[in-house]
Amino acid sequence: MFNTILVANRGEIAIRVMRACREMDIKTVAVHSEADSNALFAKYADEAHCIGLPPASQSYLRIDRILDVAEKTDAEAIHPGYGFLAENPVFARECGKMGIVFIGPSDKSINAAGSKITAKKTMEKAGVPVIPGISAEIEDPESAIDAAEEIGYPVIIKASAGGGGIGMKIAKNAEELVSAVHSTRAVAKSAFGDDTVFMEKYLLQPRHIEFQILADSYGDTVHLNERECSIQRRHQKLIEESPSPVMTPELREKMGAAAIKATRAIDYTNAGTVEFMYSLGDFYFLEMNTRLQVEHPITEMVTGIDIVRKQITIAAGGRLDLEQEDIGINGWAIECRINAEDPLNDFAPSPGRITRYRSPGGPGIRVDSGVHTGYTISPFYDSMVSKLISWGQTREESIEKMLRALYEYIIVGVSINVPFHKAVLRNPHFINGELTTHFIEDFDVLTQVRAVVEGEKEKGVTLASAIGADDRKVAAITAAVKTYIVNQDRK
Ligand code: MV4
Repeated sequence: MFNTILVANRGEIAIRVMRACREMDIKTVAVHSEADSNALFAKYADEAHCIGLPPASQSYLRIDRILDVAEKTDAEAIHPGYGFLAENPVFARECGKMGIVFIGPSDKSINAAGSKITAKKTMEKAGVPVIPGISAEIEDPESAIDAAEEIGYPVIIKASAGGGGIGMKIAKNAEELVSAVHSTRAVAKSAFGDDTVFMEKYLLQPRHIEFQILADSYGDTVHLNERECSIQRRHQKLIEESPSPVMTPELREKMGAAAIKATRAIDYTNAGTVEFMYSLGDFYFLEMNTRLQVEHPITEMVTGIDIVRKQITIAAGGRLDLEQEDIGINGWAIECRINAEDPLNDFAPSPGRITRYRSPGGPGIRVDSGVHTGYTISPFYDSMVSKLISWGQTREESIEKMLRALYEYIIVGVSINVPFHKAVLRNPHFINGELTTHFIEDFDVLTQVRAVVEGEKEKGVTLASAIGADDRKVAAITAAVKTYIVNQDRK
């Protein structure tokens, strides 16, 4: 086992990784920017090194400086977390060249998953269902028209290089198709320096369902069931849950087998996620994420498996030590991403100082966070404050616990998206498990968020978490929150 691991990330995920290290008696090294000198994760580490200025390009993305610190501190392995360098094949390779273990898959596997067209072709060949379309680049828009007639409109044009839905365009007829190809090309060119695009049938009522995978270097591969991540906005996930309300044992068996096939098709090792789109009873491979994901805790809650510990064990050459039939599902977990953003102002980020902070707890609640009272959320990085995770015996119980925890949460000083989560968790369509990736628009969630905020004001409980109240009012608000929780609609 490793003696020292460098964590090439920040915030809650850096702390999450270091917690596993501490349990395993592994020394931790943090690298941080000048903006994060006083951050919790830098203090949590056994050793912390400043690697540059606040912009990520001058710190968290500096491969040279991170490797310098690794060498200086005798770190045998690097955990990249998610984002930043986590899916950068150059970084994975450079680590290897220096004899440092990259805690993740090989650069070859990262590359194989990185190009959407290549990945799709590989999966098709391996017998994994893919979205109907042409799994080849579109040479000229005119030839695309013939293909589109065959597939049937509407179709969607996607960039091969990027992720996150950047540049994607839907076309309902030939005319729209020509302009869609030009548009997606142009966006892809400027965003990724690669104007390769491809076409698929546009799926209706799609749900985003992904499978967590673990694979060791002895050829053993298992899946840890699914997560449903359909509640998202502009390709930013906001609420995830495991299992999926739409899953049956038969479907899980089929999708799980497809996920393992996909994993083997690119000789994958370590933790990864196979993303599927589910539409009208069928499922299709979408892409493979070659990293630990933000939403991994919900899988940990229902399987009892510590994914980060498994990652470290696998990277150190250990065995998975898990059989598929040993992996069960115990209860139901939900994650709400708590972001410093204003859901009533187009989810605008709200960086600034958190003047008062009290996170929820109690049975079935886990909070993964890197903030505290007095912490300043930097405008240089994403606006996630914490991940609030609930666990219950049933989905209903998990929702009840989450709502209870959301009402306990006090975050003062910045705008926060807690009212958004309250609105979704009380939405009848959500309660019924009727989820699609268009949930927020289809069910007019923003109107319900407004109602939550107005309702709280009306009751005279101006919840701190809803509006970012003045620090001096906190004592009064805390008392009011207590009353509110107690009196809250018991219907
Ligand atoms: C689609 C689709 C419908 N049909 N492909 C969005 C991000 C990128 N990874 C793929 N995405 C989609 N691809 C076909 N053929 C709908 C989406 C989509 C989506 C997918 C996953 C999660 C959220 C989404 C939100 C809007 C659209």
